[in-house]
Amino acid sequence: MNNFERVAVIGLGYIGLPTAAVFAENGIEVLGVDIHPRIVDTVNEGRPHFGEPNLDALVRRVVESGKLRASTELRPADAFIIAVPTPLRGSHQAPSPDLSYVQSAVQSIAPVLKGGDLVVLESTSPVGTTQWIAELLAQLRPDLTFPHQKGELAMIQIAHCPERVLPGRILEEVINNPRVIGGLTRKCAQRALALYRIFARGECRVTMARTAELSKLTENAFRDVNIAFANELALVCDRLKINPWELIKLANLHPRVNILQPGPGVGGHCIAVDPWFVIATNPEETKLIRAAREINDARPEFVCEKVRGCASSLKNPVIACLGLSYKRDVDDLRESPAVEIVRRLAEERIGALLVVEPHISALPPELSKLGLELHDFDMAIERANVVLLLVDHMSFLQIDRNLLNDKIVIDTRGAW
Ligand code: SAJ
Repeated sequence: MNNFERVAVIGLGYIGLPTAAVFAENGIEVLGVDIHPRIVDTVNEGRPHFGEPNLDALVRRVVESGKLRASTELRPADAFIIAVPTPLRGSHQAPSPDLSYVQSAVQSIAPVLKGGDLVVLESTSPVGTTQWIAELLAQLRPDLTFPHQKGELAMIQIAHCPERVLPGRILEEVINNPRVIGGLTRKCAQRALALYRIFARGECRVTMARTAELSKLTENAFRDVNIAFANELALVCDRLKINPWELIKLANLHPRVNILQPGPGVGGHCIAVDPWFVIATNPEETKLIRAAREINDARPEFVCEKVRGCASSLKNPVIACLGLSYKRDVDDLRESPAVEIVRRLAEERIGALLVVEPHISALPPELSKLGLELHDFDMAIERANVVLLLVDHMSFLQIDRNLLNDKIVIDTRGAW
């Protein structure tokens, strides 16, 4: 019953590909499915299509050993793992999670599903999505029975097992992090537990699917609220002319206080997005979570206002904008507040902008179409009269401070 010989992973992105590879490394025959032929071809050549430490060697090994194959088409398997994007649509007044990729994945699973199979949703999703998958599959396959119809006696088991890995440490964390495994029934959870036990070394806690769904959203909302607290303190400090980073360091000397860091805003595809999944379905109950989102979303404008203030005192402002990624030492620009700040400054033609981002080789189109170019760090520092530090990349922190002596410095990360 708990034997899994073949596992299919649908969606070969940041989560799906590493997950497929670690199953394959543990002897499972894995089919990775993606709608993009380019991704499928790259994986079949034994290469990941994005940068992540140690993933290259692992993907090469499991493709060479024949354990991992990629395709645009799904085939029968014993377990199906859905790891597709769940973006946010609509305005912040009416946020609405887009489940269309999950729906397409479910539609591709339905024709190949057979009694005894397990379906696992890994994608971050609003509460109720796992149950919705069961209902969709029941409509598409009336010949099979599902947990919401037959409980423990259902022919198909369905569970939610959210990923919790940190980009940059995905492989290590996918194997070692604790996992929350939520089943539509107890049997669903036990079967999913048996699946993840194949590679997971961290503690695996079993619960109901709805609790697992909210648990993942809660983790990222917790972090967002706590960053918003730091950003609100930074506003208070700005008015009172107190250094917020020093203040927080001092307050954190208290053994039960642990305040996070203020910054130019919250980026990435998780923390800035997931809280909206809770707000969308519970608008009345989520005043704090919404306020936190709004405080963090207002940070780029706060930074722009600082830059405007400095630029207005100069005849020819030349502004070195250091960093574009959403956090230090990654090349990921998704939802990055730094990109938003640079775009606004460029649109307002506030001065000459010298953009520096050592982790990318070309600017994203939204910036290049504004006439911006990537610049070398040393040259940008030399030419600038305003230095705007947006990301605390290690390479920026090693700068000789004497080079900043005659410049206006705006350090949004408290790094210098
Ligand atoms: N940030 C601050 N101040 C801080 C900490 C972070 O402004 O004190 C900003 C960062 O600069 C960045 C954003 O917040 O723009 C998020 O960065 P992060 O490193 O905190 O998190 P992510 O988005 O890279 O990864 C998160 C992780 N979630 C948690 O820590 C609760 C990870 O475990 C999740 O798996 C991932 O989201 C996800 O997939 O949801």
